[in-house]
Amino acid sequence: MYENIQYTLIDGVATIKLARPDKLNAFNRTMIREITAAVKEAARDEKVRCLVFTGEGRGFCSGQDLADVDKKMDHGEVLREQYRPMMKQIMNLEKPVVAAVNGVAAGAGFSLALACDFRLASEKSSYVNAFIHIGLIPDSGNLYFLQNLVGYSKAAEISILGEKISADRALQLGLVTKVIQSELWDKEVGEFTEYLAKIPTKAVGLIKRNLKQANSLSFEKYLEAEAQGQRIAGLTKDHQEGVQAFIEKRKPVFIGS
Ligand code: T3D
Repeated sequence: MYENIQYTLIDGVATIKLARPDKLNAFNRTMIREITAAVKEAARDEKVRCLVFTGEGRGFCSGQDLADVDKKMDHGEVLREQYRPMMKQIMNLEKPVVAAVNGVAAGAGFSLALACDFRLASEKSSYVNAFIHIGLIPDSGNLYFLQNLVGYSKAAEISILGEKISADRALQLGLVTKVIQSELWDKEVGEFTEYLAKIPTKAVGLIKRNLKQANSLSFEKYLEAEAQGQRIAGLTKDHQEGVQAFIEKRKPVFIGS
């Protein structure tokens, strides 16, 4: 169904694997369109309770395919028409999103990883805000996410110096959730994402919504947004199940609604 990505759904975990390995999974127009459509599908499909991005081969994603860049291009329009709809679709997804960063994440590929809720880093992965090396600025929400994660000073360092950051350094900086040894990669990514696909999905979505609102609302308005969120969470079957399981001293079985 897709040309430049593979989309699979197994036991509540949807995976989008970027599939242009010869170019370290660089974005082209088709891939961006396909990711946008696949995330939309994941949002609609109630069977999806966790979304994972990963890359085929030795790269995660090397950003824009530079062979497709021409001198007459209006880069602002490229962002508005292609990257922005993709990034908004990801940001608006009220389900847990994981970047399983198997290799290098550069340029907009780094932005894609930053947009996810969790970054699982293979010990072979690396991170480069490569834009500066071609005279561009970090895009696809990059500085928005990066500054939230590491603060102004480190975000400036990473973006202006454009140095390659190793997985261990990324962990020290707070850029990634955990670093995983190569031989344990499939097992640990599987366990992490299976866990996410079994927790109360609606509550996860509402936590994400409140976290984003906390950046822009006054405290008073935020407390109201929180009350609205808690009202919705309180009406879910998963809330009833959580309380019931506690009382019956058993493990809860959450269904995601
Ligand atoms: O209008 C707009 O476009 C606005 C949007 C901009 C969004 C952006 O993402 S701008 C930033 C674009 N990305 C980059 O500048 C990164 C370019 N790539 C690199 O700097 C390096 O390839 C890496 C640091 C990512 C990895 O280095 P390394 O040494 O591990 O691999 P390599 O040998 O450089 O690359 C392997 C192959 O992938 C190579 O092809 P070959 O020689 O084997 O045929 C290389 O050309 C290709 N490749 C890597 N990145 C890209 C790419 N081909 C096209 N576009 C790429 N981005």
